[in-house]
Amino acid sequence: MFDHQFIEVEVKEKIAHIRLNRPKVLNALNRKMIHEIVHTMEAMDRDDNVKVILLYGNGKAFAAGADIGEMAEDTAVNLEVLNQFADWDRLAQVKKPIIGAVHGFALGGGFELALVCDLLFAAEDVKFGFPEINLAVMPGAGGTQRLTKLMGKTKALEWLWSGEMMSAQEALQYRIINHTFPKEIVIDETIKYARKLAEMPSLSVRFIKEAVYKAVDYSLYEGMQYERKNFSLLFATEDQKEGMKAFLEKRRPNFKGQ
Ligand code: DAK
Repeated sequence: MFDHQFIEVEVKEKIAHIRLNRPKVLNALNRKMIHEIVHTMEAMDRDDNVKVILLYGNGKAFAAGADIGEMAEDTAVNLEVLNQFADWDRLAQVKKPIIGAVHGFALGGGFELALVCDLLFAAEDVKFGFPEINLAVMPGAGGTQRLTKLMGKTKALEWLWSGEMMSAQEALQYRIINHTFPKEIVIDETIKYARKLAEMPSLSVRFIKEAVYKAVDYSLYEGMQYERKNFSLLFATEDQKEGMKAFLEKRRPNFKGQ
């Protein structure tokens, strides 16, 4: 267990658990907390003992957004020139799989943090939303972009303009989350999935993640060129030799992540 002020971090069985830990304010994200999340994600990305990163919240919520008390004092100059949220963008550079287990509220910056996760397993009680409009601001950490890429501009505008909260069922329908579970078992189910993923050949896991995100941003042709290079590169790994040899020898492969 590593010491942080606003998050708890634990590595168990190749899985890093990052728990948001400001339960009294529904894990409202202040700057120090964002800094801790980003730096921990990067440290876990470098740590050979970690194969999968899990992100979830202690208490009643995943995260009810950026800390409004802290944000209320912001000025355009602080935000733009000092670029105090710049850390946030580095989350998208993490190579290992990030799986979010969300419950309660995932609002504003909390929803944006959930949208950075590669997969989302959700409790049936979860409520997602972008209430920024009620504060006379707007999402600033990728919300307008990632939501639109997932659900298309027409539906995204409707949600962003209303500031209303969507249910787990709606989030499932819009392909925002992968699965829903009763609240009591969502973390256990997420861990179960993470364990399986942690046993997969990690370079394949990583290259598939990279290629899928290229599909979001690149044209089909460019994306396929990128995919082809990653495919070829995997033939330089020991795991590829082992995977194919094990198949031919009719035994289970023993992957080393190399
Ligand atoms: N900030 C600060 N405190 C918060 C908070 C927040 N976002 N959300 C909840 N709390 C605090 C409440 O003030 C309350 O504190 P006490 O009164 O007990 O001291 C405590 O948490 C429990 O909340 P409630 O009593 O309100 O609990 P309820 O169950 O009645 O209501 C709620 C739950 C989630 C509906 C309500 O708390 C709520 O509406 N919260 C605010 C939600 C919100 O508007 N979030 C969006 C904030 S704007 C960026 C990065 C990020 C962002 C922007 C830019 N860059 C990288 C540029 C993000 C912006 C936002 O997220």
